[in-house]
Amino acid sequence: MMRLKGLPVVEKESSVKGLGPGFWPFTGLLTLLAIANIYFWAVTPLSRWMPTAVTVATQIDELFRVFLAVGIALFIYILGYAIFFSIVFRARKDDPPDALGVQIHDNHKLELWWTVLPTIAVILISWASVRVWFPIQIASASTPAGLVVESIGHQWFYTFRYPGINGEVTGNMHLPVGEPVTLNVSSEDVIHSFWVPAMRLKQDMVPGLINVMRFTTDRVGRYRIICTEFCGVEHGVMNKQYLVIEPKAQFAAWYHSWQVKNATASNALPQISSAPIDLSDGSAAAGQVLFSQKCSACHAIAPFSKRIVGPGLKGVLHDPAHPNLLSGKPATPANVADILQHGLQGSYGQMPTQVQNALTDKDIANLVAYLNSLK
Ligand code: HEC
Ligand SMILES: [Cu+2]
Repeated sequence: MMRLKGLPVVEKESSVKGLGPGFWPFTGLLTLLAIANIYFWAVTPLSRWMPTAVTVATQIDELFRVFLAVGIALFIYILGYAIFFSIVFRARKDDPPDALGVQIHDNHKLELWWTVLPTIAVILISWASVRVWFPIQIASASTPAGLVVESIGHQWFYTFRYPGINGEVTGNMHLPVGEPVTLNVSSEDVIHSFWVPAMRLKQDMVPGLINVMRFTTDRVGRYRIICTEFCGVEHGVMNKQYLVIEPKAQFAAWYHSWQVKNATASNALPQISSAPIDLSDGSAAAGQVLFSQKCSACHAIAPFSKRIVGPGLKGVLHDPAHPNLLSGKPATPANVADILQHGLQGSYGQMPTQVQNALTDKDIANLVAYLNSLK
């Protein structure tokens, strides 16, 4: 019995005895519901609601079944008892306001069960997960790679690279049906995530890192690719491209059309040229639009001291109190362009390079014209 020191003891045990009337029949009812739930998930084809595109999807659905069966069974018991007890042990009209319910302490049998059962449930779920995930991700690393394709995340779209096709493929990602595929995903700017619900696989696309997805296509169709990592203002519309799984002949025709289309495309990664940029015909209006897309996350149009990540840029070219740039050079358009080209590492952190910000030379000219127009 709990007692608060110094307070007068006014206690009235609930008049309801033990676990309450009807506890065991009610437990029987919950058990019936839990069994019905398990039966439902054992027999229902999940692909009725969720189409599958690759073989591993079916295996992952088996795992979903286990999780849904166990999780919903627990939900039925926990919620069922919560409702049952709150009705049976509700405060009666004539109860004093400080009446307590039945106090159960040191019930070793109960404590044993609520330790053993969840432990078994967690071990079961882990075992089921490892059994499905190990062959998909780890053991398959030693099997032939099949068709190796790359996908690169950008703000806010995906591009693809195929062996034998120059440069990058845009639009939808095509794959032949019935083929093992290794998909290497990465990103050019921020962290994105490559998710095709019909594959049941999801992988982060991280700049500077290649993550691997392995699967075998097994159903012709068009399946949406969705970015599931918040990646900037247009993240929400990064779901407009499809994985198109098609018969081999159709895939071959699509593949050939890109070989022709990209025949002269370059495979070289974008390079920062060492030559200074021609700033003569930059447009301040175009620069303003670019600034809001590419720079405003890190820079305010405000005085130098108004820092976000980097300093405020309002007076960067016309502030007598700011004669030198952080690069140590005088504040001139050419020296600002130099920072936009090569980036800058200093006490504020890292200003990204032209390639990391995905800026063309013309973009830089426009941005410098815009910064120059701010007085
Ligand atoms: C990821 C954050 C980030 C983004 C995006 C970014 N910058 Fe920066 N920028 C910085 C940081 C940090 C510095 C300061 C580096 C240092 O400590 O020297 C900086 C410095 C600068 C400077 C030098 C300022 C001075 O007073 O010397 C200019 C100019 C500049 N950035 C312009 C831009 C423009 C234009 C864009 C858009 C294309 C941009 N930055 C995008 C982080 C960023
Ligand atoms: Cu994204």
